[in-house]
Amino acid sequence: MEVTEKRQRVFSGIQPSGNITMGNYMGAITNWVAMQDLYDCLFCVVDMHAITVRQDPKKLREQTLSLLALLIGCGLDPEKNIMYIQSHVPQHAELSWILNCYTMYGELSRMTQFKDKSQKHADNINAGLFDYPVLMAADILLYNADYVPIGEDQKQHLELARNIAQRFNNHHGEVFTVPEPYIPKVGGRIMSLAEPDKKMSKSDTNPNAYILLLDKPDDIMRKFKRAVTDSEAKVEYREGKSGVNNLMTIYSVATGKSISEIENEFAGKGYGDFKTAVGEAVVEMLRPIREKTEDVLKNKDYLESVYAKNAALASRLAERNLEKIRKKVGFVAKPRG
Ligand code: ATP
Ligand code: LTN
Repeated sequence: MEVTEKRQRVFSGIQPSGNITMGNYMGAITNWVAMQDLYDCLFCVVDMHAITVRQDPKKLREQTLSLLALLIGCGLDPEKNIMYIQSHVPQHAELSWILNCYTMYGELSRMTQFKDKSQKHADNINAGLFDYPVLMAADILLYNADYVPIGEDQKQHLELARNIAQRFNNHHGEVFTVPEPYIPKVGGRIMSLAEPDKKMSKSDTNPNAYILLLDKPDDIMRKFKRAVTDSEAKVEYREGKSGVNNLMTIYSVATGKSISEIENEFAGKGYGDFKTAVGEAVVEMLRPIREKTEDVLKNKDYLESVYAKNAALASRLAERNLEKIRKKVGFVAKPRG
């Protein structure tokens, strides 16, 4: 693939920290798929972010490869997009160090994901967890991305990346593009099926809280039937009905129907019918993804050729930008050869 400079650029990342949920899919990956024909896109499996919490090395390796396969299964074309593994492009780490020196301790202390994760992993509040948003800023700024498709939960991190870019530019001239977030109006925050006031999270200890993209149809139906709702038996989107609102959002994304169409469709019907319909719609949405991913995973050589070729492309773009950045901060140019 020839990398062109004309189209606007998109960057996004996803952690191989577990199996991907329908929340990740609806909040981020569907937008990635929609953007691939309109922009020059880089989609990165961010294994360096994943080790900010303890990972089993063998599992991390497996999850990284299966996530890449899953992204292809979701419809991302590795001939059109630069799809690669973060640790294969060391410039991310190098820029992250430079940006650390343009990020304030107070800013990082205010990050809500850091506060949440340090509560959850109280025995391992490491410097990487604190610094996580700076590595994320480096991912984005390294390629001068114009847009960053993310779920609602990453908005604060993106705002920080913008502030870091502006601060650097104020010191050194227009070096970085200040990136814009791209958050879906419906599906930007999919909630847990068990506790609908919490976001659906792949690291939840209760497997009934989430739907994984590779879940089998029977499991999907069972989880939706058990999903927490309320005692009103009315399929209406309203404040205070977080369980039902969430199921309506999921059904809307899976079928393309609007919220008011869904209210009409289920007027006078109970939650039993509604939950079955949501489950069936999700099974149909995920079926082709599961099948394609299983195919890709059978062909390890193909997968390796994808990440090898794309990491080389990413690295070339990254190096070009980093040469400028090193010069701006006052590093002596590396001797060639
Ligand atoms: P964890 O749930 O283990 O904390 P995560 O799923 O939040 O991790 P990532 O895998 O890095 O973290 O997220 C990838 C993308 O999915 C991000 O753009 C994120 O905003 C989005 N995302 C994650 N959870 C949801 C959700 N419940 N609803 C919508 N989007 C989500
Ligand atoms: N922090 C993100 C994953 C991520 C990312 C990025 C997203 C890492 N680098 C760059 C967009 C752009 C998360 O946990 N969801």
